[in-house]
Amino acid sequence: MYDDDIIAAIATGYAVAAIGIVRVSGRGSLELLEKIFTKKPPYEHRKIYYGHITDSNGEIIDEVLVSVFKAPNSYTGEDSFEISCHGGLSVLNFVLERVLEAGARMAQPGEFTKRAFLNGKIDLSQAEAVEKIISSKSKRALFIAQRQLAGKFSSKIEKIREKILFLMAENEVIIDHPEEDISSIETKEKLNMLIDIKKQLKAILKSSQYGDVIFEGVVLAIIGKPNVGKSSLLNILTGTSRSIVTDIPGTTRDVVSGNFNIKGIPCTILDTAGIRETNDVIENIGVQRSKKALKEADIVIAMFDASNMLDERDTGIIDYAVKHSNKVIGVINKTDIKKANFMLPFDKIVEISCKNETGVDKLEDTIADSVINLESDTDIVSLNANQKESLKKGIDICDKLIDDFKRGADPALIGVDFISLADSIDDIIGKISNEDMLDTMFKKFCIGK
Ligand SMILES: Nc1nc2c(ncn2[C@@H]2O[C@H](COP(=O)(O)OP(=O)(O)OP(=O)(O)O)[C@@H](O)[C@H]2O)c(=O)[nH]1
Ligand SMILES: [Mg+2]
Repeated sequence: MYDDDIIAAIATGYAVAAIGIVRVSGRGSLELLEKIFTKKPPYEHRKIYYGHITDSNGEIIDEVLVSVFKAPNSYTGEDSFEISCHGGLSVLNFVLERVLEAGARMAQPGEFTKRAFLNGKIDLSQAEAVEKIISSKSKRALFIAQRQLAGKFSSKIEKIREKILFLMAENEVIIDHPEEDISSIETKEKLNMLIDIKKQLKAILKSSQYGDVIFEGVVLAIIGKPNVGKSSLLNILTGTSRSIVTDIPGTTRDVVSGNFNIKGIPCTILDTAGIRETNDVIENIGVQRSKKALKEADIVIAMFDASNMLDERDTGIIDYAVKHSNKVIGVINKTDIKKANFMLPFDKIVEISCKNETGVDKLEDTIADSVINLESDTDIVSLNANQKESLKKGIDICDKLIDDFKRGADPALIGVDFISLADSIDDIIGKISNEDMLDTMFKKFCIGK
């Protein structure tokens, strides 16, 4: 299926450390080891050997420990080994050079994991999880990726797939024996099974959107008329004094951004110029940028000042927020000098005082709730764009099949739709036929993984 030539790479980071690892995998790699290592075979699976890596003249390059993994029970599924060297960069490079000289070639980024995939050691969603484990920035993200690597998601998909295959087989019976009624279950029951499959696929798609939030984060934009306290809020949330705060309306002229973390969700917050009609050229550009930021944001925080009645500029902000975002959190600031009570047409409203820093915890909770409201993290998965596309396709075909069943369509036609449904499910965890797609996926990995 693929070239199983010997690949090698430094698997640890490019910094001086106590230990560094050179990783080698491929057919014949243990014979290669024999050539460069003072400890001669036999080499057993999952054993560690002490010895020296030597150059072609027998000169010692490093004193090392070599871990041996034999096909098919290694990470890649091939014979492979890892040399734990002293962690100096030149030592590692000399050992790698020696391995290359003895017949290996440099591995591409993610090539070890790609081989694990091609050898059926892991499926696509698990390969995706490996990359997520490496890049996860919070414990929450890490735990979700670990569960996905453990195959929890794959077995869920596998169960859905079994149901589809069952329905397919039932349909085949009808095609083969059109005159007899020998199907084991009623059409209504089949319809219910399909509806249930669709429901499950939709739930997975939704949970993958949560996955995106946890791994990629959310963008929040604060909008409001000048002087309501937008920059003050950015500073509190990010714990910085990044955005300039003054009592002069129109202080913020450009979009200022900051990063912080709520319950393991990475957030980027954009403080914008107060949106108002203005003749000031610079401020006007700022206002245009605010509007653009608002369109890019996942959540909009529309801010108002409790020390004054709402005016027409506030109503303008309300209209604008409602029109341009489906997730708006209304924030009423300056409650320490509250003079006015007003109603806002948003589902979520939080009262705060940036001055006294009250209500900010509640705002953080509200932000977290707006992006994630699953009962637990156990269902959250992280999928790539192709996998999400396959899920959407699966959902569409379910709709089509439900319709087919309802109007009693020709079983032959139903059979064709079932095949596409099974294919789209396979694409989520399994077989990608297209080599380019595979390469794109594994390029995200670092070299040596
Ligand atoms: N009393 C009180 N004053 C506040 C509060 N929050 C902000 N302020 C003050 O309100 C003024 C404006 O705050 P900013 O954070 O600069 O407001 P902004 O919305 O960014 O204003 P522009 O950038 O001009 O649009 C400053 O003088 C702040 O100190 C609050 O909760 N209570
Ligand atoms: Mg400001």
